[in-house]
Amino acid sequence: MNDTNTASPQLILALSKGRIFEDTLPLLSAAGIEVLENPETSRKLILATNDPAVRVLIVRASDVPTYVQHGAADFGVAGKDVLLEHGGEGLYQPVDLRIACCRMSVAVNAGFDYENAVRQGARLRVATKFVHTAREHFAKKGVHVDLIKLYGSMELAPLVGLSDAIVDVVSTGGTLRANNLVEVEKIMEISSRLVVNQAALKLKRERLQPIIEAFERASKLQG
Ligand code: PRT
Ligand code: MG
Repeated sequence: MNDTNTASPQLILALSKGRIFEDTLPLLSAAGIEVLENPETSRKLILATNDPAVRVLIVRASDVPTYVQHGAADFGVAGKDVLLEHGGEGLYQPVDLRIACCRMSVAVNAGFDYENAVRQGARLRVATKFVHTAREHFAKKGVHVDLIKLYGSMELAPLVGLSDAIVDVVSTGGTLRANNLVEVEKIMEISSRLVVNQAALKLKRERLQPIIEAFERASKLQG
């Protein structure tokens, strides 16, 4: 998909299906870009837009930074949670898009006295997809933890005794409540960022800059 025609360079945008795709559509519209297919109904992983030079890759949310870092995509949209785990290497992060907002929190079984366990200096078993963020959080608090890496459905871990606590993203809190878990600590607010490949930003600046600016304007309006 590389293009050496510098007059009209191809632009590849990496997005994940679901909330990030949905929340990015109005920002793309503000930049004059309309995606021509719906990833929920199409099985295609490369989607066309009304601009023949712009295509959209559909990838897993946690893979967006990797595609952009390696230049397989020129730019993308990724949650701060995902970016903190990735490390952000090779990525320029010009705009907080203020979309897909949520928070990163610690949650435990309703009956578990988290504050007391922390006070007593207990060693906590913490299940999470976000091991980097969790490690940093508990290290700052001086709490000893055994981290258990999971790839999804973190809410299950305390229910079946796999862990004492989880670190996960929460938006409405409905999933925690449905599983009799309680949010005991907010680690940070999360929103999604525009990420741009550093080399692409230099080589395709003329094409990328107006899109970055349109995203920035549109995200301020909806923020
Ligand atoms: O689903 P997959 O494993 O492919 O990856 P993903 O979960 O990382 O992707 P996706 O599309 O679900 O989320 C993309 C980004 O959206 C995340 O990286 C976050 O930055 C952001 N975001 C915003 C959320 C939520 N809100 C959210 N609620 N990501 C996940 N959730 C989960 C939450 O953990 C819970 O299990 O959704 C469930 C419902 O949340 P409640 O609190 O509303 O019940
Ligand atoms: Mg998900």
